[in-house]
Amino acid sequence: MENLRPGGPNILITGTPGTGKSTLGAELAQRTGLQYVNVGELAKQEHFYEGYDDVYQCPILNEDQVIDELEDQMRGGGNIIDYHGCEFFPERWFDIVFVLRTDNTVLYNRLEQRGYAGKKLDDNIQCEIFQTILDEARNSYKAEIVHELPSNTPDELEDNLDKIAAWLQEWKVSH
Ligand code: DAT
Repeated sequence: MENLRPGGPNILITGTPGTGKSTLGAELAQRTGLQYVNVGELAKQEHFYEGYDDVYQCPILNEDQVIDELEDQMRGGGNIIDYHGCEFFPERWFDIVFVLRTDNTVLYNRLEQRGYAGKKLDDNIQCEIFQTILDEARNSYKAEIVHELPSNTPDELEDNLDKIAAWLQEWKVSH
């Protein structure tokens, strides 16, 4: 089979803010040599914004600028993309999608520690309760490439790293 991604597969790590995407993504990059891209940080550095959301008091992501910026890199493969949304990325970008899931009380504490309060805190907890990002992922990618991963404890983080590393080995053998 022709290898369409010379640099390896592209992995999307998504989930509600605070579920542990950047912790997992950065560690996975360390262990595998894949390139880690935190889309929120990229947007901040490059000012990929199109206005300001007064309700959530945060800038609004310019999705087209993000896609243009990453297109060539994604074509080459070997990327770990981290973002708390997933429906605006081109479906063809990803070989596998992981949706991190965290129990409400654990997530509440993490977000409170991050300084979230009021509506922002409540809405993010609701997002997790209603599995909004999981549904978004299932609506945007083939069911067989979307995987839910529990992300509450350091043990679960280790399990997730092991599972993804094992998947990566299989991918390399079959490609
Ligand atoms: P995200 O990138 O999804 O917003 P994060 O990686 O910044 O989340 O993690 C939020 C906090 O939770 C941070 O203090 C690290 C901690 N954390 C992440 N994954 C964890 C896990 N599996 N077990 C315990 N703590 C975790």
